[in-house]
Amino acid sequence: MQINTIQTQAYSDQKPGTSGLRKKVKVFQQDHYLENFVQSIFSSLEESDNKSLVIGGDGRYFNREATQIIVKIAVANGFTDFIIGQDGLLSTPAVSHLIRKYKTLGGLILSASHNPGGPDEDFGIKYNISSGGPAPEQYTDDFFAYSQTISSYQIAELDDIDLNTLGEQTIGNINIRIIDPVDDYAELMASLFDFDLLKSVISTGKLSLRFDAMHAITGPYASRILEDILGAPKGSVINAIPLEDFGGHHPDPNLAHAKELAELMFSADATDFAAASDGDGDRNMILGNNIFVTPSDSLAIIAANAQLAPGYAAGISGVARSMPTSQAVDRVAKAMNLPCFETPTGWKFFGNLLDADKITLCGEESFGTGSSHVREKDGLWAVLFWLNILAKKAQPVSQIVHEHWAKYGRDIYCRHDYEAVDTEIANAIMDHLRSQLSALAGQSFASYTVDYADEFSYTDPIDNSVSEQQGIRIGFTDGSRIIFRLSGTGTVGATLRIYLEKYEADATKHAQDPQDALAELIELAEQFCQVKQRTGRVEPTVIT
Ligand code: G16
Repeated sequence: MQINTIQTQAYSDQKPGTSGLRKKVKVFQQDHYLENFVQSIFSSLEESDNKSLVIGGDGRYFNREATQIIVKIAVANGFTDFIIGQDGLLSTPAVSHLIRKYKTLGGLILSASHNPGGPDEDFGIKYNISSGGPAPEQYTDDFFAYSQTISSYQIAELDDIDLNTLGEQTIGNINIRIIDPVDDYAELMASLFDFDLLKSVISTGKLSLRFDAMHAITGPYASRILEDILGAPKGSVINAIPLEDFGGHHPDPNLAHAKELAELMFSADATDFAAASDGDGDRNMILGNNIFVTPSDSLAIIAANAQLAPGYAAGISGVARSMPTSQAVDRVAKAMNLPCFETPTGWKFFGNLLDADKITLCGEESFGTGSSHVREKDGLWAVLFWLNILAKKAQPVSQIVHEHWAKYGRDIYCRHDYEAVDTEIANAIMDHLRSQLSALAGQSFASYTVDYADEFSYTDPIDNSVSEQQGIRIGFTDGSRIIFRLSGTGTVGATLRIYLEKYEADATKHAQDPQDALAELIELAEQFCQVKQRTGRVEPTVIT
């Protein structure tokens, strides 16, 4: 087989963010742009006898072309065995599972997650290591460093592979297996949850549900598992066909972007349970009849009820949450006498804790929940966990949530995002915040007194690696918090995220609207960061 060496020039902007390299499709389509980054990954990996890879993506525009390019560069770099989802499709948690199950060296995920797709929208690429988890920073730093000095890449002269036909294709010593994207994942879910019980309540209509796949990757997964296996009526999964542009929408499961579903659940036609997932299938939003469950509460409720699912009946070793996620799960961990870890934003930070069995469950406020079954967050897994809890408890979602709050108190929570802010202004906002930190502790603002103010830094308890500048925290003496971070996943300007949290022990106040309950903190946040004043915006782009 002919291997060609192609001369190239480095691009300066190939630094992976919170979750891989995400850019506009047009950026990826520049000459040699994708090729440079893929070569940088392969050249940075340590020598290994394992020459196998999983490849798959969320089906967004450029997925198929990118898959073909990656295979050719991988072959030129010595890879011989490939597991690829049919049509180039695999959800992110499914890739993680396949890497672990078939013990490949790693995998490449083609997705920009919840970001929109299409020729003028976003694309992304992420490398996952042999544990199944996203490459930690030591790796991504190496990828970036290599990309800064790259002068050539290697590519095999191969015909495009047939991505449509299931089965094995052999080209010389190269073995390519095109697999059904859902089979292995569905089998894993059946091993964790009580499918017989779920079927008995779902197929009989005792538990009605709606799942919005947002024209993204979970369509085939949810249709197979919820409708074909568990017997939900056809049509329970909506927007089930993956589209290259997600139907022109943001495949982001929150109240703003999964509006149709949210409206249904707050109407007279609401089903007992509803959920949505994102572009690549790792996020989830949970809704009940007339109630939205925040991701932070969802994690806490899953942790408190973990023993109800067969895969977790033996108990859980510990829990973790990202720093801006509310402290709801901390209260459950305390009551259950379990270790609880606080990590920076980014699923990669859970990997070491999961590998060392320090934790079984973890989650993030950004609609991510997961467990040790894979090394990614997993949208459909969270949905099945909730269904298992509902089936076992035979109670509505709202009752489960309110009883949880009555027992542990409610961490009233919301996030305000200011998207596409001019990068210089965003950096100036963060600098302005930093400049105030040392003087804040002890000062009172309205009814709040600052307990601590700092910039979060994390030392990984397993490998002692240190990650600095992971968000600015202002904590108050009553446990309330305001956190400011710049997103690491946007592709236009900067996104300022403001996370607001207030603890309420009094059950008579648990029904409050978060925007009302947090009004004073929201005002204080503006006082500290001046985002409205500095950008001229009058309100956040998205509130979740
Ligand atoms: C990614 C990461 C998550 C992170 C989220 C938001 O999710 O995997 O860990 O919480 O981005 O990050 P940021 O606040 O930096 O935008 P996904 O679903 O986009 O892969």
